Amino acid sequence: MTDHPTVPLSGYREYPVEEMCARALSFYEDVNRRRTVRDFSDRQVSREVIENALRAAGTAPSGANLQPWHFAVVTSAQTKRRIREAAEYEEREFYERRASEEWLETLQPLGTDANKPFLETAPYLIAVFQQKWGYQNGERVNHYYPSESTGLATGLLITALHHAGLAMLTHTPSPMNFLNEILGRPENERPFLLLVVGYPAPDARVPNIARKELAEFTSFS
Ligand code: IYR
Repeated sequence: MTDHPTVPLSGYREYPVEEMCARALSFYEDVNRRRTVRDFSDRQVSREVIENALRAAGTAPSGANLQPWHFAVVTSAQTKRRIREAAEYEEREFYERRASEEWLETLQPLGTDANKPFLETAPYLIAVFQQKWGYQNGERVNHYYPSESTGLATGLLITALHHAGLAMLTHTPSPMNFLNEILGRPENERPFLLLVVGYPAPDARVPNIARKELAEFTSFS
């Protein structure tokens, strides 16, 4: 390795194998309870919880540690309404014109349509942006693997919010450049997805769908 500044690896913890197995199983069981939710309550959520989940997201590995993400947190009713209006416009285009028959058929079990009331009902919207490039001392610098990095950070965010006891929807209106305009984000940032966060409505229902079994999505050699 080339010469570079280092510090001791102080955060690593080894567990006895049995404890390791139990932790892996209980973590899986916990994340396996997560469901994408579309029926949200308007109950308020503590900002501290959101901030700590975002801190967790910010621990994701990233290309050259450039952390090429931005999370724009929205609670203002007026901004949520503008986002809903813009998203529903694009979604109407999608459902009525842009989507192929095959795509609409694939979405059928999810029961989705162009109406997105949750964009106003849920207390938090988190618009995730990937930064295609950054700035250092006013100079434009390249970012590497921004999609992969932002995807990893978003996965951590979803896991952290679920762990805290909140429900989410990963929403991807397409195209969603309206998010740059509404949220005043600069041109180096591309919307990645919109996370809708809150408590589920008391009578929330979810599609009757299943996850693949381990053997269906893994191979060992
Ligand atoms: N963006 C649309 C359509 C949609 C597409 C996929 I792929 C989904 O998994 C779910 C929905 C919408 O949000 O309704």
